[in-house]
Amino acid sequence: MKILHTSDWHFGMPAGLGTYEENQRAFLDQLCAIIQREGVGAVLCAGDVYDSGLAGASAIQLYNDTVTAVCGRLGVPMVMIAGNHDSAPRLSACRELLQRAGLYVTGRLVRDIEPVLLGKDTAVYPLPYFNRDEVSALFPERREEIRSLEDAFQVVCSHIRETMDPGRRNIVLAHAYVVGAQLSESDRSARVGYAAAVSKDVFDGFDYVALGHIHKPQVIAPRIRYSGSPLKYSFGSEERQEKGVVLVDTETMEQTFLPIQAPHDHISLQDTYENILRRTDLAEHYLSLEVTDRYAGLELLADLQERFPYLLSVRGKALTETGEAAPLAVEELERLDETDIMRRFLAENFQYEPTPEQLALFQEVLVWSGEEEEG
Ligand SMILES: [Mn+2]
Repeated sequence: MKILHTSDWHFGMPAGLGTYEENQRAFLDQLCAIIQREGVGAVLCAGDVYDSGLAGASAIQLYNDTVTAVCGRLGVPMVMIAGNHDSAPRLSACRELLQRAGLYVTGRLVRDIEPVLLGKDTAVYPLPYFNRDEVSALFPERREEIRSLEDAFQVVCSHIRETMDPGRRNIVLAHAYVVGAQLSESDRSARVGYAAAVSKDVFDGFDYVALGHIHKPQVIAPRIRYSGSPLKYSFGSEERQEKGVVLVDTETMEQTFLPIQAPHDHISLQDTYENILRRTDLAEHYLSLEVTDRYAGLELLADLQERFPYLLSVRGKALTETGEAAPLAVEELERLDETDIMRRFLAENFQYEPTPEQLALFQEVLVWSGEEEEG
């Protein structure tokens, strides 16, 4: 049987003032095409289905369309675990009912993990994102030896090994940061480092370990692998990553990486204002621009946004020769209040910083004008 391994869809992730939904819908179309073309027998999603535990309506709609297409229309079972970005109880709502439709969702870790049996030879053990304390609570008799996340993984995996049938293909589906994995800009929580890394040795004895959490597709060991996110979610090193999904043949255990093509790419560019304006080929892509010959103020940002609708951030020349220019993110515009706009206007046009007295006066004027509008 062919199993498709994917992870880190991050449905609902914001992109500037918009979302990544167009790219994510293109991924869904390509996922369905691959399933049909390759005769895929099951799909494994290793967590971070959503970008946030409080997913919005359009992200939930996209999730609905995805599982309806895969489990419903194509009739292919899907095994899914909650990642650190997901809300475990929300993601796994109605899980018993959904199992009958071929959707196997695990929100929280349990002590005796019931494997999902696929085809005639494969068992999948779902390990949703968990912390050390959860494992201590599930295995109170081993509390003393569980001092780190690595110990916790060791306890959970050895408990699986005690009961698993070695005559089957035993696959672990997990959401974790494994030592040696290379991070990208969009691996926010892994970068912060509160999610400790575990060594690959905890996964000894399994036939395949389908990992999620890290967004760069990569092989950790011959049978331990990150599919990576199917789409780019940041600039920098992630711009140059080829994104996709992994196909695993459970008879030969052969693995194949299949690329996913997004309609909107991520591109960083550093050039003069005139040269950037000439780049009509960039209009369809997410951009991080550095304008080398101008100050990046609100006017310049507005002009660039008109030409490049997927623009995410601009950095320009510093106001002073020695200063560092902070990049201006498109979504920051939403957060600017009247005082911020006035200060930026004065800084950009007159290199002037208002005094506290002038700011107080400005506040008073704002209050007056507000009363005027209401009255
Ligand atoms: Mn993720």
